[in-house]
Amino acid sequence: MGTQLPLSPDFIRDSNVSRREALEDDYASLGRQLRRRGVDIEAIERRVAAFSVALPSWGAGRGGTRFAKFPFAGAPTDIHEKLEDCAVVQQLCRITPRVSPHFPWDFVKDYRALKEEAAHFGLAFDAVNSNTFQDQPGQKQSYRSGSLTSTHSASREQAIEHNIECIRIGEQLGSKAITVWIGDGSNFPGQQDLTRAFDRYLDSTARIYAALPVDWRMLLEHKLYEPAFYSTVLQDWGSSILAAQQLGPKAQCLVDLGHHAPNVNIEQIVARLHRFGKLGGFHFNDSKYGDDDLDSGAINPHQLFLVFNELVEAELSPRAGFHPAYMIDQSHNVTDPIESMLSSAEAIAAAYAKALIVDRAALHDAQESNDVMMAFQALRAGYRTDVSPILAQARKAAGGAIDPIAAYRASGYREKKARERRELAPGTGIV
Ligand code: RM4
Ligand code: MN
Ligand code: MN
Repeated sequence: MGTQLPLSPDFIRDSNVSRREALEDDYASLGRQLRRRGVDIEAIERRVAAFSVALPSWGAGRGGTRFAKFPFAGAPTDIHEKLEDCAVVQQLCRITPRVSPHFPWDFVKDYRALKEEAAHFGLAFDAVNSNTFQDQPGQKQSYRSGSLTSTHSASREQAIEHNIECIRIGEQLGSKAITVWIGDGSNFPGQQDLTRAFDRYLDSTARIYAALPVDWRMLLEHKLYEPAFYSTVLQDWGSSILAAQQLGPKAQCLVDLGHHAPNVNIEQIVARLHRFGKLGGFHFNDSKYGDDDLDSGAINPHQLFLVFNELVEAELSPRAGFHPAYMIDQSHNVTDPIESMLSSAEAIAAAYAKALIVDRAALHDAQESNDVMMAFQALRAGYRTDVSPILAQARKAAGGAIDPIAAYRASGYREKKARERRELAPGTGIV
């Protein structure tokens, strides 16, 4: 079991030497620019330094689409190696100190030992994720006809028990939430009674809810389609908030950015969920068509900014239960997952920093006086600010790399792992 930090802190410090002067110059220049706008750069840096987003254990592994996955040398082969790769990400960017595990993919014998192993890597565990969207070898009941909403009570029982088992594992890992996403739905009109399927969802999730420890939350994740292509039982935020309201205060909604139809106004969904105390968290990623696993900010960084604009507004007027869980949920098919996660964490933090820079007083005044153009310009001024010197400065101050991807490449980490780790065979599926 490898429990040494994968990169040496000296190596990271050395990688910063040649970049330090340029960063200081850029930071000072941005600081002057922001001061003219009445913004204190150090206050923004402090907020960015306090920000964090969890990594998906499954995002560290070789990703793919439902058509194929391509092997690459040095890919992690189990949760231990995935933790090691997540530790590299955290060492370099310093804003990803937690990992969100997925079961049964990350099943091990000893969870206390796993928690310790993660701690040695400088990591803790975030929300646990259950998986009743696949059959596992040796599993008694099939999920072919659904899991939590199956018409077969034995399949429902098995799915409920699996979720409760995930909670028990999470307790040992120090998690405080379970994220429930199901693939249940239908492929043909008439295949499923839409009302009764949702009733079964409510009954099954109530059983899982009843098993939550007092300080836990249950995050309900909606997705409009796939693998069910005609209807999905928890298809949108409407069904999600109805279920969360019926279940009780520990149930909240999770917004996976890729789980909406193209062009849906996700920032407005965020505002609505927050207004009713049901904004539980995020799975950050990006999408272009109907996909849900591209790198955060790769396609539509403006949307990410608008989501964070709502989150900053929410911070200013918090409602009970407002402590959203920020997680990345991506599948990396054609990039090195470590590089994608570094790039995504940066894109997410940048969206947050840009939203922090927005002149809120000017925005609110313009909104109240119906000055459309000035309201828009207030947002625009935040969005077009290049905040990268703030992010780099915060990373450097926390012991990270000024240029994380360049430092990662220079480290030779993946090449080393290619020599040490066993090779994986080609396959299909996103994980
Ligand atoms: C789903 C959903 C879930 C994730 C799986 C792997 O589309 O986003 O959050 O657990 O993919
Ligand atoms: Mn997700
Ligand atoms: Mn997804």
